[in-house]
Amino acid sequence: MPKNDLLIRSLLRQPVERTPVWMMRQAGRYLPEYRKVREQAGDFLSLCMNPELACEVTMQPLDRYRFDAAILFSDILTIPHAMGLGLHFVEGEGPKFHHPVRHSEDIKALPVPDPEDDLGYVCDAVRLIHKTLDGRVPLIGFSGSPWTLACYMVEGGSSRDFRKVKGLLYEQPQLMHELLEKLTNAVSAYLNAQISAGVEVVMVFDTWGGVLSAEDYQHFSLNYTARIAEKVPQEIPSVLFTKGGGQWLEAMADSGFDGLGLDWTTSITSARHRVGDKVALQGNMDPLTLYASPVVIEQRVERVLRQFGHGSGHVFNLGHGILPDIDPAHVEAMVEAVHKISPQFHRE
Ligand code: 1CP
Repeated sequence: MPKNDLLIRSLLRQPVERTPVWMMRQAGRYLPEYRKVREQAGDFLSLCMNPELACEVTMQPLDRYRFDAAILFSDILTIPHAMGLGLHFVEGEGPKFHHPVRHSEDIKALPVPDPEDDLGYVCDAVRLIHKTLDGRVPLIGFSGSPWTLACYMVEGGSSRDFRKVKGLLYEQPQLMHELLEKLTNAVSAYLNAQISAGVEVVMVFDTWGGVLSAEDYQHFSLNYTARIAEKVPQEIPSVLFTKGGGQWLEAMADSGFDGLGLDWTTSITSARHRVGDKVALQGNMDPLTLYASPVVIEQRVERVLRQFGHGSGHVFNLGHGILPDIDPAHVEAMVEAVHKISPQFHRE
């Protein structure tokens, strides 16, 4: 158990002295020291594949700020890469695949990667980070959800309207289920390998769950993420983040995860009423708040803490990842505000 176990206790809704805080994309381009290491690595993928450098950038935000968690430096697209899709990054355009999957033959031919063989660089990075952290704070491992991974794999990269992946879903639902089935097995094996290597919390990013209709979200996303939650060992807290998923909180709260990530469009007050004692909540300050002055940031932190209210079960975070041109001093203002203001919400 890490010395600072605020994150773990909050996710299990046990009493804490103050609200833990970490930030999605906390290791990333807004930090000058990250940009330096990325340059040294050559490109983003080489950085992910080098355990020493991945460990170095994971630690960078912890050396600057009083965060209560580390998150493995990697990417959700390592699984499709290990399945042979050929991930690469085009400057200014984001991730791309050389071999997107669109047809029955592509999907049937996809292998389910063996994490220690095909994603050994991630397991090695986890082992090194775990050792380097030496129990300072918990280490979060993660994966994309099957649906979100399928979006990138079918589209061949980022998408504005998801026409190819939705085309597959509507025209050939059985084939879509076949792809999601394979991805569910791949994600489960991958998260469990990260756990064996030393991560203490796992998070599933369903970044594109919110683009589905309500019924399709249940069938094509939540049914699969729920199976992943089921295979996470009981003692490892798990979090599901569905961007744009605020309208499905009740269903998500019943899906077997210990915590739900909230984006900034859902009121955390009403979210807490709706999920009751079933799950903890993580979020949900608008990432764009960090463009405001430190004084305004502190007021907004106070507002999120007050909106959650008294008691345990809250992990402070942004509602999505930090943007690359945020002033690092503004992150400090956010973190320090959580340390300063949150204890009052945990006194008897
Ligand atoms: O240096 C660079 O230019 C690369 C930018 C970058 C970074 C820093 C990418 C490319 N990925 C990452 C790291 C990353 N990605 C982490 C590291 C840990 C941390 O949070 O500090 C994590 C957890 C992710 C997860 C991830 N990758 C998600 C899910 C979370 C989210 O942001 O919604 C998604 C959708 C991706 C795909 C991806 N990888 C990179 C980019 C720019 C994207 C998004 C592309 C798009 O908008 O569609």
